[in-house]
Amino acid sequence: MKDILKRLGIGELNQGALTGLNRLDCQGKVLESASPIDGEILARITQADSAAYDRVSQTAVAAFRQWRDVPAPKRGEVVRQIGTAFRERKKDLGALISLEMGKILAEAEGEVQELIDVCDFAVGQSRMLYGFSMHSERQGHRMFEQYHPLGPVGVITAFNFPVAVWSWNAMLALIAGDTVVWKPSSKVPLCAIAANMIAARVVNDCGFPEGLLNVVVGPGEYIGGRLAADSRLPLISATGSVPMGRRVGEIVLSRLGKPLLELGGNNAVIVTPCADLGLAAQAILFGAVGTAGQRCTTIRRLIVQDSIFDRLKEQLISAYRQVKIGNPLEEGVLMGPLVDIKAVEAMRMALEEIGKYGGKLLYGGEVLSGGIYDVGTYVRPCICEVENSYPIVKKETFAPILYMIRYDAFEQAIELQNDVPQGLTSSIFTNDLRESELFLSSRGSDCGIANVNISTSGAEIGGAFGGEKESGGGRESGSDCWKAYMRRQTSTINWSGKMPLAQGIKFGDL
Ligand code: UN1
Repeated sequence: MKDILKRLGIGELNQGALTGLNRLDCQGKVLESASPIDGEILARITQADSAAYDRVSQTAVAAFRQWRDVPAPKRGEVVRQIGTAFRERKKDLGALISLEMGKILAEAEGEVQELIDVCDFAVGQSRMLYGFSMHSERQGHRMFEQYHPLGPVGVITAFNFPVAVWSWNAMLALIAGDTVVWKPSSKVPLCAIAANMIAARVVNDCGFPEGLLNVVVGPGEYIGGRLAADSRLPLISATGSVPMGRRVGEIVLSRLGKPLLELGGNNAVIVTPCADLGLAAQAILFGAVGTAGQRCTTIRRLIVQDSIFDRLKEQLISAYRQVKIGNPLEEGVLMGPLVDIKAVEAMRMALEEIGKYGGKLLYGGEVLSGGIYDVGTYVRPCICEVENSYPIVKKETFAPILYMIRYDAFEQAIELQNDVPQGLTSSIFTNDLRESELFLSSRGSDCGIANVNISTSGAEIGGAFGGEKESGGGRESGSDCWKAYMRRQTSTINWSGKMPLAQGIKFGDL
């Protein structure tokens, strides 16, 4: 463990504010990063204080003034080298993600791969920052739009994807000509410091300014609040819970900045009688138990037709029985710990509430004890039979609780699927074209992501990622999401020698 930290440039005590490779002196309270695996303190961080935050923000502004002048494909070349650097550090960074956050190694390395994929995507995109040209209604006029760098961008990320979500934002921001101020979750500050340093070393070696990629570690209410209120940052991208998004969104909008919100989900999978149940069970296992149920895309609800309900239930229970729970660094383990004891408590309280409403616990749900489990962060994933109408089912509990809900007629399944405040991801298992097309139609799923015969989780980076309703409305990562990080400018050039007005207005000739 010590070797991994050392190779990643993490000391025993680290500064919580970095401008590139430059570690600023911080005066904030010391934060301990404890591993959820065994409670061991991995390292300490002196959190950013007000003066450190200001220096970071100023440095990001100064760096932006230089970076915006670098041609976009050249910016892409820096990101290409950043991708190479992460390829070389994949094993170490993956191990640190497992240690600090608790996801299994295969998933942690998958997360680093997601970061690398985003780099590759951004490199290509750096040569494709296209604007339209439009035909002017006036003779001898040319009208077009172009995309300019936006400014320093604030990025707030959650604990569950300690590096990938930063990369969705940061790599596109970089090719767009923006600089980045990253406020990671205080549960995984070391991953952020390590990842930012890997990328910043490349920036440095390429001769670009230190303030392109910056990190500030500190409490959400304070440092997150400062970031959101900082009018030097035109865009604040925030990933996390709905209450966090609401607070950040309000602060950003009150200064008329741009919020880009990717918040909680309450993702459902509909399983219809003609579905391939074996396929469905396999996808549900990964979707519900993967990352110990701590993805915003985790399958939370299964909406299953009455006639196949019991069969699927049995298949799932027998699959759940085979899930090995333990140290996420060990081979064969499929589920590590929850991120901390607070998360375990939230799961326990949700299960209590389900019981009160008359929900049935079908499998699991225990807090495990004995040996490594004694740290208190290990639980058994669980399956419950519930009604969609229970208030607890409408909330996102960030834990491996899978709700099974019965439906009768197909239209009812879609209604149930949409009848929650969130709208992130959704999917259907069916071999009936009419069912899947209805699900994907305007009368179907109301989510930002709607899949057929695959899980709600594990999205590829090439698509636009994000959701509707309380899930925040933002889109990040692939497709045309780069546009959010740029300033769109419409230009009309008059080369006619005359001054005709639009809409045919006559206003007197001089
Ligand atoms: C998140 O949980 O915030 O689709 C993001 C997925 C991942 C991203 C999840 N690619 O599950």
